[in-house]
Amino acid sequence: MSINDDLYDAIVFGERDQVVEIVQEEVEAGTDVGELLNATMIPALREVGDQFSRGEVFVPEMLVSARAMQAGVDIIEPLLVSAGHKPIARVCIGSVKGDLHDIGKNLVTMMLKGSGFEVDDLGVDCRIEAFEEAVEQGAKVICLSALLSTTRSEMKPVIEHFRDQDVKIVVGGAVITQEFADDIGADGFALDASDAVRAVRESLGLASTAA
Ligand code: B1M
Repeated sequence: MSINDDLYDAIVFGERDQVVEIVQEEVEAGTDVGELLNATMIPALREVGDQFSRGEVFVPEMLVSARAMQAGVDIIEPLLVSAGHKPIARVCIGSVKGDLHDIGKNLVTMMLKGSGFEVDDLGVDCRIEAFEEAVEQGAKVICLSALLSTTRSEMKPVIEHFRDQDVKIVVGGAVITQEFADDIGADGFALDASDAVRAVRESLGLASTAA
C-alpha cells in the first residue's frame, strides 16, 4: 500500500484533528486499516523519533505527535479487534517500571485481542505488584514492553520474580532483541505487534498461527 502523505504529515506535525479526519475518511472508503497503520502511521511516528535523535524536535513535539497518532489508533481499534468468541487465554501487558511509552504496547494489546486473547492492559510504569495481581486474576502470559535503554533492565527482575510460577513472560519494544530476551531468560520475544501474537501463542505451546 502507498503512503498517505497527508496522514503522515499530520502525525509528524501533531495535527490531531486532521489525523482524526483523514483516518475517518480512510475507514469510510474501506481502506485496509492494518495497512494504513503499518505503511503510514508507524513510519510517521518513527520519523518523529529520528528528528528527536537529530535534535530537530524535542519532547513536547514528540508528545503531540504521539497524541495525534493515538487518536488515529483509537478509531481503527474496533476494526482490528474482533469480538464474541471464547478467549484462547488471559494475558496481561504493561510498559515496565519507569517507562511511559504506550503506543506500541497498545498496538500489541489490540493485535492480541483481535487474535482471541483476553488482555488485561496494566498501562505504563508497571511495578511487579501490578503483574502479580494480574497473574492472581488468571493471566497465563505477562507481556513486557520497554522503549528505553534505561528501562529494559526492569524486565529481568520481573522474570526472576515469576521464575517458579506457572506464567510465561514475553518481551518486546524498540530496544529489545532476541539476544537480550535470551540473556534475561524470557520465554519469548516479539519484534512487533503481529509477531507478539506468534510469540504469545508459542510461549503457551500453541501453533504460531491459529488453524
Ligand atoms: Co520517547 N524515546 N522518550 N517519547 N519516543 C524514544 C523511544 C527514542 C528512541 C527517541 C529517540 O531518541 N530517537 C528515545 C529512546 C532512546 C533509548 O533509550 N534507546 C526516547 C527518549 C530518550 C525519551 C525520553 C527519555 C525523552 C526525554 O525526556 N528526554 C522520555 C522518557 C519518558 C519515559 O518513558 N520515562 C521520552 C518521552 C516520550 C513521549 C512521552 C514524549 C512520547 C511517548 C508518548 C506515548 O507513548 N504515549 C515519546 C515518543 C512518542 C517516542 C517515539 C518518537 C515513538 C515511540 C512510539 O510510539 N513508536 C520514540 C522513537 C522511536 O520509536 N523511533 C521515542 C511507535 C510504536 C508503534 O513503536 O513503541 O517500538 P514501538 O512498538 C512496536 C515494537 O517495539 C513492538 O511492537 C510495537 C508495534 O509494532 N513492541 C512490543 C512494543 N512493545 C511490545 C511489547 C511486546 C511485544 C512487542 O510484548 C510481548
